[in-house]
Amino acid sequence: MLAPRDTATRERKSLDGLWRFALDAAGAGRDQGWQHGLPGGAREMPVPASYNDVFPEPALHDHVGDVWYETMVWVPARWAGQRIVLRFGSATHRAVVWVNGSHVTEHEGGYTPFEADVTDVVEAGAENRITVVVNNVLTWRSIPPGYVEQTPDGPRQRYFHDFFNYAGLHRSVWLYTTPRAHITDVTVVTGLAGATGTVDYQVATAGADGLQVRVALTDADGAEVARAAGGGGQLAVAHAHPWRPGEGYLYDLAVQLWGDGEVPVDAYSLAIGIRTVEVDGTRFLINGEPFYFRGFGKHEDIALRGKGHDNVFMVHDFALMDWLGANSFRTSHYPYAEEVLDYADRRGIVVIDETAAVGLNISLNSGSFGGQGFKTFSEDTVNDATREVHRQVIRELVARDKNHPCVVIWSIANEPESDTPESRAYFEPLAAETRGLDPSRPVGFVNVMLAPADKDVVADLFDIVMLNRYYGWYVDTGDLPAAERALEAELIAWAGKLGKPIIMTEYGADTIAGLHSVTPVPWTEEYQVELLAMSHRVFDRVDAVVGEQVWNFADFATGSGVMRVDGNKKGVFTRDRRPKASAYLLRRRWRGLP
Ligand code: BDP
Repeated sequence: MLAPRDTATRERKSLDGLWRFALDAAGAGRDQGWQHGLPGGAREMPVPASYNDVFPEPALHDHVGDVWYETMVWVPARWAGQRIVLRFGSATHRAVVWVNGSHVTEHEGGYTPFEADVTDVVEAGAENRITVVVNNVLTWRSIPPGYVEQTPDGPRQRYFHDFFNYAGLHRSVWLYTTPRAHITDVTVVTGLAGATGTVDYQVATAGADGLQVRVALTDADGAEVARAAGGGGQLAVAHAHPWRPGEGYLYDLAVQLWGDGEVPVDAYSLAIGIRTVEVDGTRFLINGEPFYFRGFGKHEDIALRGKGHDNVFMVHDFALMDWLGANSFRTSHYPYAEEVLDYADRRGIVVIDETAAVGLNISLNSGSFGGQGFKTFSEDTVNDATREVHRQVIRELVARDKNHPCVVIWSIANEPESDTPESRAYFEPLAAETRGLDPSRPVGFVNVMLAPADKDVVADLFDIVMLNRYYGWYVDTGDLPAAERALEAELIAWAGKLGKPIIMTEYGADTIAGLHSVTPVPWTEEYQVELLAMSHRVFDRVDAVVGEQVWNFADFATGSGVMRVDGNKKGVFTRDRRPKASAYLLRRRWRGLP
């Protein structure tokens, strides 16, 4: 799926700003015709942002159900005759959209874009109404899953993941044009053979019978290095300048549709990086060279905005990662805004790209949910229908992110149940599906501590082992010598079992900034430092370990619980990005400082 861009033949109009907004706890808005105009009491809500924390109201913070957004937009008269598309970067977790009261699209899944061709329902040269109902309910048929409990005080959303269920229009909304005959998709796969780079490309079009596709590749200085005609083929680039970690060198692939005229009928530009990714035994290779992941599991999470994309925080977070010497992060636990991947491409930051399949594991929550006797996989819980939704989120992730050089691994789930025959049956087709969609990148899932090497029955379906482990925190709490032995034993077992590269995708300790102790006791800054240092000693002793991503980059909001003090405090930075002592440990290690 192409991101909207301004080009010689296309124009965008941002719809970001203040929209009218109304809660619809009873779900009555449709019957009352709100798609034709929100009721008088509607207030204003910023887009993009989560709506939960913008007003000081429990009813909004803990809302379960529908909310409505509405904006009025002038469509320029010069757009008449063009194809006009309305595009949402995301709507969490599902949405229905009307334009001037006509239903134009709906979408399931809170973290991928969707769009509608609205040419026939908008009026050029006039003001048009755009209305969206966004629903935040998690069910056994949503990814991530959850369920709603009816209580005497109203519905309560329950879920199995450890971050707050922020909702709303989290990403930019665009209205954009394309010509009637237009480019609908571009797919590139790059290769390197010695000094020569290759770019295999495929272009999909609509309404373009009799038109010719032409592509031209220019380097970062604007010099053309290759060109071709036709909807698919291979470009060869002599003396290619590869994209590599730490150096986000990008070429520009100009894709054009030509008729008989002097100018192209449609034009689109894609930034691409020439690089290869490969698993070789226990090594992870980028451009044929061993790569070691240093970085974080992150969240899209900041005060007030919740999961709303924010360029200030994006640029600042990358600057902090650079300051530490981090070279990578995982989009735990859902696809991040497209702007983040574009920026990672340009900054040369390596990304493990994850779906929103988090919490497919009831045993992790046995404390709170065990009494109700849930099983993860059953007809009434995660079942075949859930898997079809999961399959769709994988498809949408790959469709959106396939051309990003920064993306080197698809992570199709975080900490699912993976020690039962049901889990194997569930994941086998999904692993195959992901490989089929993109044979050029390794595929993995993130394994949970409850399914170590001798219990897991799923990991062999994947190319790489990704482990979340909390030795010294949830187990061996406060006993780092015991934690060190247990962590090492487990990593050795994994290396021996599969002979695949291992990335530690989570390790860490909750830490209250400013809490100190001369002996390292849990929750203090000193303990976080000692736990990370212990983990690093172990990683350095196990050859198959090819990466370390600390949980988490920053403190983040969660649901309420006795294990969480105003959220999850495993950040190396506080939620407002102040460093804890562990930041200096990481900086020394990752930057090789004394
Ligand atoms: C892991 C999860 C992550 C949690 C983390 C923790 O993958 O989402 O936030 O543990 O407990 O189970 O801090």
